[in-house]
Amino acid sequence: MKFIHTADIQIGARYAQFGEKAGIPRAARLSTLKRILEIAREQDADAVLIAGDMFESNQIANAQVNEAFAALAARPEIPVVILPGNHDPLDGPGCIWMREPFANPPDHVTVCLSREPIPIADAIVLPVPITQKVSTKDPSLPLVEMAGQITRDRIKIGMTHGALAIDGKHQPSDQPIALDAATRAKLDYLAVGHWHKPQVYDDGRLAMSGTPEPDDFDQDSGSVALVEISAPGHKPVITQLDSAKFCWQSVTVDLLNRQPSPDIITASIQATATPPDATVLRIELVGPVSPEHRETLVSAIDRIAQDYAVVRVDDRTSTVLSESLWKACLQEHPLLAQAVADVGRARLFNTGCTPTVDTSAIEQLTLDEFQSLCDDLKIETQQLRDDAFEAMMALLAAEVGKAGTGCGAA
Ligand SMILES: [Mn+2]
Repeated sequence: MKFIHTADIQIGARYAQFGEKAGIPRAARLSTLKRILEIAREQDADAVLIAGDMFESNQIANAQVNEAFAALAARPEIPVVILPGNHDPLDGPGCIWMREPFANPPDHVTVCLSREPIPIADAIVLPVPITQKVSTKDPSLPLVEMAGQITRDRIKIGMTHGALAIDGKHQPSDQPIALDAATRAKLDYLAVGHWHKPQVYDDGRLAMSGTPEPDDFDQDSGSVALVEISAPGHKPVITQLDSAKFCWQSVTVDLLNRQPSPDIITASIQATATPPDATVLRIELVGPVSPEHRETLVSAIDRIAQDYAVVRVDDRTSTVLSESLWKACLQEHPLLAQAVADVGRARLFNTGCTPTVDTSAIEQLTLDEFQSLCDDLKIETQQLRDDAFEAMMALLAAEVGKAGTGCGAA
């Protein structure tokens, strides 16, 4: 028995975070289904087992359901077994599996609507379909009895869907599967889905195939498992084969102590090895940047973005304020000016340093007020050194930068 084990294709996922480019990663999940069928043919596999979450939900648009159905129908030479998972559970007449077109699949497509055994080549597939989104029960438990009814001369392959019961790594309601579930049921292999990174347990007999198409950055996914079992009791040979259309990569550009030249951005991005047109790229910008340099940065990123399939920019920079902008802020925001004046005054009381920003026009704390404020906050004034005030001002400026100043013409 030689088969492709996959899961979590999640056709219909929305990717709203990519705005007008969302259609690109969305369409990739359908093309990956076609790619999986192609891999099955190339490998001369006896079947493709989809261990849950073929669809993102039971509510996705009919057009996507029909397209996925058509992709399967177009390859009658490849038997496919589909298990309902927690995203697309078998939870009533409205679910994908009980509506057209999947309610009447072609002969080579089996949707697991019950726990009935499915013979494929020299194996028996034992499915436990998922009927609800959440449950604290281990869905692999029924496999013990199911496998007990199959004669010893057949290869026994279980199929179910849920988290792996690893302490601290799953929610109690995430249908946790015992790590020894395959040997407990005396299965040759247990194909599970749910987590997106491939992983193998139970002495090589329990495998999470991972999602065939990544849906998050740096996820370490994007493959299917090719599984070969030569005879009952023999150890499965598992090979992960690349199936993804896109690689999701993330780069961080730290602007601290650097002018944001296009070269810096390009160099940071070129550290990612995949071809741009096959890459969903996240550029994370951190560190301080002045308003004028931000423009250089934005146009550099816009230029680079043209080559990539999808680019998302996470701007976590803080704005460096010019002196004139800082002054304009103080004029326009009385509360900010008051805070700056108070910090300056406290600094003067404590260290004798004159504030760097002239706030003499603002009514300031008296020494008594300052002392009582410090008492309230349980601050020992003798412990305050000048660098504490420097830090306070820097923090204030950074917060203003983060919030966006809305001041002056900048
Ligand atoms: Mn799932």
